Amino acid sequence: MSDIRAALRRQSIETPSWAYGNSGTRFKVFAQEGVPRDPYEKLADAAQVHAFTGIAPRVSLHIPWDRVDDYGDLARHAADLGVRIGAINSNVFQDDDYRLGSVTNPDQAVRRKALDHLLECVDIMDLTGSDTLKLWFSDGTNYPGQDDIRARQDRLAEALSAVYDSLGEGQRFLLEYKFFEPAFYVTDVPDWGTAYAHCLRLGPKAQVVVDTGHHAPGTNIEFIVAFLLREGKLGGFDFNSRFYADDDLMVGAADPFQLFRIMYEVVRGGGYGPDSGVAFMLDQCHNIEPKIPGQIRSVMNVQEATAKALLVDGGALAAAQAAGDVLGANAVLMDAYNTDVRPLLAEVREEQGLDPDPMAAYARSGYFEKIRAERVGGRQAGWDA
Ligand code: PSV
Ligand code: MN
Repeated sequence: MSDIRAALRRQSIETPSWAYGNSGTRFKVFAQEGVPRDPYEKLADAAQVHAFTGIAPRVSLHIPWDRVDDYGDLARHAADLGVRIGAINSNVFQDDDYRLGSVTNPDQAVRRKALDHLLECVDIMDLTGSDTLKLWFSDGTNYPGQDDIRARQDRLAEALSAVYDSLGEGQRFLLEYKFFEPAFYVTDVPDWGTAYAHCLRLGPKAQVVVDTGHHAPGTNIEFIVAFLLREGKLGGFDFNSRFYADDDLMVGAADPFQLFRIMYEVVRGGGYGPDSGVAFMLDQCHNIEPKIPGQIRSVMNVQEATAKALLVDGGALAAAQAAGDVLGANAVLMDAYNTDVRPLLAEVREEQGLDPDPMAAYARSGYFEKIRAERVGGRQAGWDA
């Protein structure tokens, strides 16, 4: 049990800067009070999530949403707040030029523009000390015949190779797949197999990121996790939930059992721990609920699933599996899943000098009242800023 406690104390979950800004659906973006006006304020909010959970020290940035004049200054600001810059997320999906795609666009000039943005993101990694570039492409086509599927793969490979070559020592990129949306006929990186094949060709600095919302209903995500880990190609997660499509709701909300099964495969495959190279990132938006508590709750959901995964009795499971004891093996897993780990996690937090109840502690802290009063005027951050 002391091993499990130590492992839980070492967990690191990265929160996304965009979770703190306004968001919504394609129907409506709802403004909330106290929302950050710039990346500096987003980092201040993220630092609150870390202060109350003790396990969220990294913050992902999204460029251009988090563009600033001086990235070194932004990184210093993060350090002053007790957090640091995590993954740099590129954005080649919000410009009119990308109507027919970014790096797979038939127009060479648009491809060049998209690649320049990706290279700019690598420069921002250098300036902020970030070790991870996250690449997601909205590229695809809507109609059969619209463009050549094979040529688009060639263009994708060419861009990925150029980005790969620009990575420095200790830097990597994570390629994100998504089965549909915004393209509805062909998506150029629709699944883990496509992402894996491109990464495999490039080398060790290219890995796959699994966004838990990016699969068809019924997909066995833990199998994908087990496979990629086994091949050394699992770079990390974009955690969120998926009720119907890619809704970016809170991780563990739709299916905490699936989250447990994923975390079990992570632990089983050696993907848990500071040296594993597997980044636990949240990719969420809080459209109707308050944002900082939404992130705290999400971090706790991942932490609870992790604690349950760590509780699986590996010896008993292996013995049952070797004996062909189907029900026994299943029972070992379910015993861990059905354990209430909240008291254990409360104790772990107290050992770390934290309040055992992060949600209540944040609510009592007065932080929200402070930002609500202070952040008046200016332009609230959102998907476009
Ligand atoms: C795409 O749906 C995605 O999951 C990518 O990670 C983007 O960068 C992110 O959403 C933007 O919220
Ligand atoms: Mn994502």
